[in-house]
Amino acid sequence: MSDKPLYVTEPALPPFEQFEPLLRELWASHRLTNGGPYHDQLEAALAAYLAVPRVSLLANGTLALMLALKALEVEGEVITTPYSFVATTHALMWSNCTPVFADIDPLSLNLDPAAVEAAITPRTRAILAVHVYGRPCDTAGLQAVAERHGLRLIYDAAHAFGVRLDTDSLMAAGDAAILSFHATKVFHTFEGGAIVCRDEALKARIDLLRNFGFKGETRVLATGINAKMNELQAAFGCLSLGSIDGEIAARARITARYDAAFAHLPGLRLLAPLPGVTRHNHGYYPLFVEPGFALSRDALYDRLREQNIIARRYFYPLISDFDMYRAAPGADHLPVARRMADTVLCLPLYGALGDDEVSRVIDAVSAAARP
Ligand code: T4K
Repeated sequence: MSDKPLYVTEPALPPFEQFEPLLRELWASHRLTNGGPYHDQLEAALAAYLAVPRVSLLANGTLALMLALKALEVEGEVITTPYSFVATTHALMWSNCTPVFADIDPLSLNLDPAAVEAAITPRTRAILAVHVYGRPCDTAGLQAVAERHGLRLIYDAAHAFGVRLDTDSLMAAGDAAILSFHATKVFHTFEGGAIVCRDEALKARIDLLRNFGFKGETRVLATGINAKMNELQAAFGCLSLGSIDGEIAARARITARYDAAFAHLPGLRLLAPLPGVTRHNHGYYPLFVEPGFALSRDALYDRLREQNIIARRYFYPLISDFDMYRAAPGADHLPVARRMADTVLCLPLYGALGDDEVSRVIDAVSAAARP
């Protein structure tokens, strides 16, 4: 196996020479964390880029989830999706919440509002929905359920950086939305995250909580935590935000090549764009290996690995299938989510993936399709 490994993703990095002056500035200033010029600059730049009212930068997406729950004072049952990265549900556990799983819609792959409504009990306090692969949830449907039952609505928008529904930022939906800027995300700061919200008082509370609950030097108003983004990461974010549109455009071109190559292969289901999405971010390229394909999903995954193409089964197993979550309410009846988890495969997708490398992936999948 001599070919270079092609991983599911590779973080975009601007030329090092462009980062060097920023590093020199940090060294000269000695301002490394606890809020600083780059931190404030990135918060403002992201609010403008995402067209959202308020952004609070954080150390990662998992802490963002925990702080959103804490700031909105959510405790009790929270209805959530099993078809996500485990951090979504773990954050509920860290926040003294009980996860209740509801099934997903087969097109959006996100929480089905009718299934959410059916899972509501007198103890339900919130809905934690995920825009998986950056595909929007039925935000109107979930909002209506939340309003009917007086529930908080929080979006895990870790995959949804920059996605727009009609003219609106998807991140503006709900009481709060969280972002992840992990290295595997379209926009990253090595590690990092944020909470997006509308309400000024909510942002003030999040900002208090991310810095141990301090108000000034001598008062502590809440059991906060250390969830701050440091200046090194923020400086990197300020720089890389300048090239994000190019990264997304490159991913869109690769997505179009994959779509054209795979559309007619029997047994492969591709994801149709959802209505109303005027801007996607192409964070992932999931395809679904159905019974009509020549190989099972796992056999295709192995076949690609033999050729050094490291596809990933995001999101298999379902969160509700991890031992610690098997007994959670709703975990035993999630037929749509299960079907998706059992058939999904995410192919390599990142801006630096070269034309020849894309051809390598296409050839490998096409060859596997021949019985
Ligand atoms: N909510 C959702 C819906 C999420 O998807 C996530 C995270 C979160 C919340 C939590 O946000 P954070 O707290 O992480 O900010 C990865 C990421 O670690 C995780 O951030 C992400 N979701 C999840 C979907 O994927 P792994 O264990 O699959 O990553 P790993 O290390 O296997 O990386 C995948 C491939 O990417 C590697 O094979 C090679 C490439 N890679 C990775 C890293 C880290 C690089 O080329 N360079 C790198 O530095 O979880």
